[in-house]
Amino acid sequence: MSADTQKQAAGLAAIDHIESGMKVGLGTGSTAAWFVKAVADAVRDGLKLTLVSTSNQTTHLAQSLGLEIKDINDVGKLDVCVDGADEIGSGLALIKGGGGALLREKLIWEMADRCIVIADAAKHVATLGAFALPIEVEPFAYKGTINRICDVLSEFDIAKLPVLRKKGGESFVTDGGNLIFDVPCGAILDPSGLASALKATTGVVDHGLFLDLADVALIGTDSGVDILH
Ligand code: ABF
Repeated sequence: MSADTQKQAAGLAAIDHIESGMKVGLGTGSTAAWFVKAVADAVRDGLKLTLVSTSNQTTHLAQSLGLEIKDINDVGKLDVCVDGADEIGSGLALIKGGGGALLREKLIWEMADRCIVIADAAKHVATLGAFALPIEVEPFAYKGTINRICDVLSEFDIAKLPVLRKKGGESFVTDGGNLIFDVPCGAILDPSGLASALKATTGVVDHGLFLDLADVALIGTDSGVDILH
């Protein structure tokens, strides 16, 4: 079974956790896109939902499928958010942000009573860090911020340098106007310590470590969808 088929299975499985009347956060990425398509089908069949989005990309997809996206500030608390991930480690610790939407994703996740991660089997790993950790950085004076990030990384024995994310030869800019730097950390042995230290670094807006946020993971495999708590 291909990774995309596994992603589709996970996205479709997530619709079973959605009930009419819910306020739902729509994630970002190719796996989340399968969920958005499943939501569009369910709404067409009569499901009543209030929807908010984690990115312009998802908003455009949802609207193209006839879904109405509300402003999170008009909706407030959410019943559930369904979103992808780049890595799913033990305790449902995640690396997210490969799609460049980590800040708005994390803001939406913080508003949701229940967060459901959907992914293909390859995303499930023993230790986080094979996927480069995205760090969202304020553009102003970013070189100073990178120096401070490098000091933090060295405290965690991570010698790799942050790499400015590019798109089409230009610096990638997030929906919120920030830069993304990716750090090929290798095994992250203290995700919680690293997350706290990065978040406390002046100029760092946020990072891709999502810890103690996911409630359940639906992982598409060649033999069905595994449910991890
Ligand atoms: C998004 O899902 C991002 O946080 C993460 O990078 C992405 C995973 O992408 P895909 O589902 O396309 O593998 O939420």
